[in-house]
Amino acid sequence: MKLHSVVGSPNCRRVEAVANHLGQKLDIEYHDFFAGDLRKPEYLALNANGMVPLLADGAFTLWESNAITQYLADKAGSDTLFPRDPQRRADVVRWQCWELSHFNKAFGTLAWETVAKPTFNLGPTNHALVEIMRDNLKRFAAVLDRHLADRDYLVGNGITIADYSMITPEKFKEAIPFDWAPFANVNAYFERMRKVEHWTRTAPANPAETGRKPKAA
Ligand SMILES: N[C@@H](CCC(=O)N[C@@H](CS)C(=O)NCC(=O)O)C(=O)O
Repeated sequence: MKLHSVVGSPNCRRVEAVANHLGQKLDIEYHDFFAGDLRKPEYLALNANGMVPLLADGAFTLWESNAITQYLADKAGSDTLFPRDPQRRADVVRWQCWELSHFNKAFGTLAWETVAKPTFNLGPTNHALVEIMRDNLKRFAAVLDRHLADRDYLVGNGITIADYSMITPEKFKEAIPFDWAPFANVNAYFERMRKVEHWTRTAPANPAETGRKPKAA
């Protein structure tokens, strides 16, 4: 299976971490975000959104990172990362939907506006949006904090694909303008998850190559 990816992309890292956890070998093709590779007609023919990650399994192509994690876990027949039991499975999907729509929408937007844009010269920070997303993150971090009060992982007693989804923007956690202090359970959860080897292995070998085609690829 081939994964179209960009070095350091949080959404690609979540897919790569799941593949690592499953012991699946993905053939990764890196694209240069800054050179406009994702807007080239040949890439848009694969994903009209012009985004990564994109999985190609033979003629079957799939975009949306959470869908890809579900597909990889099902292909591997994993009953732990993506349980078969209907209620546990729905619980995993619920947290993946929630992180995408709420928690990481706020967290990811703060990271984009206040870290990525100034770092990579990608235009002015939208301060009004930062304020809205800061309020949203406060609201949803409280929900996650309550959920994690008596558990180490989102669903059941072990890691599921939902955990890799939740911690996707962890690299930016301390860099965004947000007070995490009131959310001790969220902080402990991120500390636990960010040390998981399947995740740490997805960090760029050379951070200077973030967004660019790596020399070794
Ligand atoms: N909901 C999508 C989001 C994908 C996404 O935002 N990918 C970023 C990289 S992390 C991207 O390709 N951005 C290029 C762009 O927005 O033009 C997913 O989870 O796969």
